[in-house]
Amino acid sequence: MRVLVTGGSGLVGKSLNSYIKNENEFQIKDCHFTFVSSKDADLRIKEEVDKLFIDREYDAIIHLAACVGGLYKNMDSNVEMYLDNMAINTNIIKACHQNNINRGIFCLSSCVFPEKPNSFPMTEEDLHRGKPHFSNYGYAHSKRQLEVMCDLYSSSYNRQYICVSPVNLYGPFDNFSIKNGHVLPSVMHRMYNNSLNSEDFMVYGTGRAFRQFLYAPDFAKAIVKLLLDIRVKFGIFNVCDMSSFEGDISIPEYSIQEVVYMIAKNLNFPKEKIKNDILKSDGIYKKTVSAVVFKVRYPDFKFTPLSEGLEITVKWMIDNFDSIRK
Ligand code: NAP
Ligand code: GFB
Repeated sequence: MRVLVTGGSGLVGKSLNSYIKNENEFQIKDCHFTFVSSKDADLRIKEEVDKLFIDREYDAIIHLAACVGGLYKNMDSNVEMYLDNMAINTNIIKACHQNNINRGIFCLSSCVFPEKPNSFPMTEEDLHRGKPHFSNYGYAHSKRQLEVMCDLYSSSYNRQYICVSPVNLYGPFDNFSIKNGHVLPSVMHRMYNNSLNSEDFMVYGTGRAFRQFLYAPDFAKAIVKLLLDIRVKFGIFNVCDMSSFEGDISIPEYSIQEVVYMIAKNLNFPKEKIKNDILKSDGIYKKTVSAVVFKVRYPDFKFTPLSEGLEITVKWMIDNFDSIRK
């Protein structure tokens, strides 16, 4: 199977590259993966997307490329996030069909689900049942339209365009930008800087919001599992750790304050020097999703505990501090 991977230079793309390089499973060895980034083609421009397919044939795509960022980047750039991601996704899915790519994995996000669902945890059926949170309204609608396009092409042209929807991702190769990054890499970077100059650390917001977190290497494995599982032909798959979900609804999620303290432990940052800047937005209070569909299909799938993933990621950031995205 010849697989085109867009977004190959990002957190998930690099996690995927590392995984397939170290995996000896024969099915994966039978695949040939081509990783591309904006250096190969700016996917907002149709002509550049078309160039990716000149003299190249692919059987499948893993579409990761997107204009991505944390809460504050989304709040600052809702229009650009919508326009850029709509252009990327429309160009890609049209090119997939025109170049007869029959199977694909396309990436959504738990933050594109409704702000006020009827109940928690949200399931895949809830995706379009209500407005997304204002903070990432543009990004959320661009992702929802990606799901609509996958549905239309699958039903109209018998394609197998499958959506995966992870919760907040983190791990080595993340974007540690203080301004535009997600909470975990941004807090790691800021707290590391403060630990070097003994300054207090400010948590942005009250710390009371709740989030689910998924270690990006685990997400990469989940993507490959779904890609190679020929029983899976369409639909949306939430992906998150459901390890404590034995019939009750206690899905692992954490307050921002809790995860800040977990990062502080890894950086030996004194808890008493951690304060809150409550003038900064908390974003959505919670966006808990269930991945019971994925769990039932792959009951033995192992997720990395947050404490272990954070320890690996903090060490990776420090070891690679001069070269990380920040
Ligand atoms: P990332 O680290 O920001 O990487 C984004 C990737 O997309 C990079 O390879 C980037 O290439 C590429 N890209 C961006 N704009 C492009 C353009 N105009 N043309 C071509 N390539 C472009 O993002 P990520 O965290 O790996 O996200 C991967 C997928 O997971 C995305 O679809 C995202 O929506 C989804 N997701 C992420 C999270 C999270 O917390 N990170 C959570 C849920 C879902 P360059 O490096 O060349 O710019
Ligand atoms: O990952 P994050 O930026 O985005 O998390 P969302 C924001 C939460 O972390 C808010 C708190 O409750 C913030 O108050 N926070 C505390 C911080 N300190 C920091 C910090 O230094 N940086 C950041 N960024 N947050 C995003 C969506 O929502 O979820 C995106 O906007 C994306 O579209 C992503 O899909 C997965 O989880 O709020």
